Amino acid sequence: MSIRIVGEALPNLPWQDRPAGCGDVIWRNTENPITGWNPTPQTARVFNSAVVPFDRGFAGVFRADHRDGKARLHAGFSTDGLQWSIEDGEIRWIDESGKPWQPNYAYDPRVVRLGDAWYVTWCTDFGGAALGLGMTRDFRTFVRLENPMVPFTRNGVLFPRKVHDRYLLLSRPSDGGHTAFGDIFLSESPDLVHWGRHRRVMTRGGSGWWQELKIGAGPIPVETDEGWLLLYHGVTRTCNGYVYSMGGAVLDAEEPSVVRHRSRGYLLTPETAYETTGFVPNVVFPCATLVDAPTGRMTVYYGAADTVTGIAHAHVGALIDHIRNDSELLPGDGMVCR
Ligand code: BMA
Repeated sequence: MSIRIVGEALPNLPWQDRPAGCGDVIWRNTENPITGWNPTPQTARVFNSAVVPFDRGFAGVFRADHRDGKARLHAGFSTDGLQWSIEDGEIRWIDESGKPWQPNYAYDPRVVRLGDAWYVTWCTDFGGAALGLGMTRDFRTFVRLENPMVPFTRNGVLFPRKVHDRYLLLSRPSDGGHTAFGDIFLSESPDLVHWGRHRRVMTRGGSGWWQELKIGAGPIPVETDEGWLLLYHGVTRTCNGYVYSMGGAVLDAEEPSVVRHRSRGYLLTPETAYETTGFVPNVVFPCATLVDAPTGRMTVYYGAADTVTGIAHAHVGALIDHIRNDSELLPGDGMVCR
């Protein structure tokens, strides 16, 4: 079935065709991982990061854990989306009056273009883990805006346009630690300051186990004429700790709090050495996609084992077909929950 993707052409997105003999709907790039240990003098690990088309290449906001173990955000630039020049110093924010402002810690950024600016959401310290929000026009000057949510919330993901004249933000209420629960919610705002009309979008669970503990939104949703493609992480608990995999869902085009389809099985799970071994073993954590709308080619950026960054490729239409054909709706999916 032919699916139309809403968006711009991006002929230079980093891409590899599906390897011969591979039957997977999403496949890893053979150059993975694209970042390594100690990528800059101050930083130990760069992962769970967000990239966008910028200038004639790409820019990104990267989660960089420093050699003191604390997570901070760094800007980075690339001409091909594979080789990244990541700044050694963390992003220096100013507030809306132009005064310097720095978060205590900052991790798991997402970046979305809205109009002529890019907006960054991340997990910030606000008397506990909460969502931070900021904007930039050039990836040099970053302006911190009002925190959209009170603690404890993580995995804030903005939609790439207003729907019914409202900005939309996905989030995942959490606790102050390594949260052992969590569903995805949607909030709307007329101005990116006041948020409300909260809706429950998706719950953890299902007949399988890979997403039984918690789920959280991943990259910015991709708009198609079939609805919004949402990649997300699903977590299960084993005797050796949590395992993070990637799943996919299609949200209703007009009413994005309504799940139309969601993958029964995971789309990507830790299998390669750089996903199963590292600072936190067994983590695949998608945070960004690049999409060439006319061809439907999509490249997913994901953190691997809280240590390095990997990319994987898929065709949006084939991925949505796969999710639709292997879909399992849970109680509450397919309806407005408030
Ligand atoms: C989550 C976040 C992510 C991390 C994941 C696995 O709670 O801290 O940044 O990738 O745990 O450690």
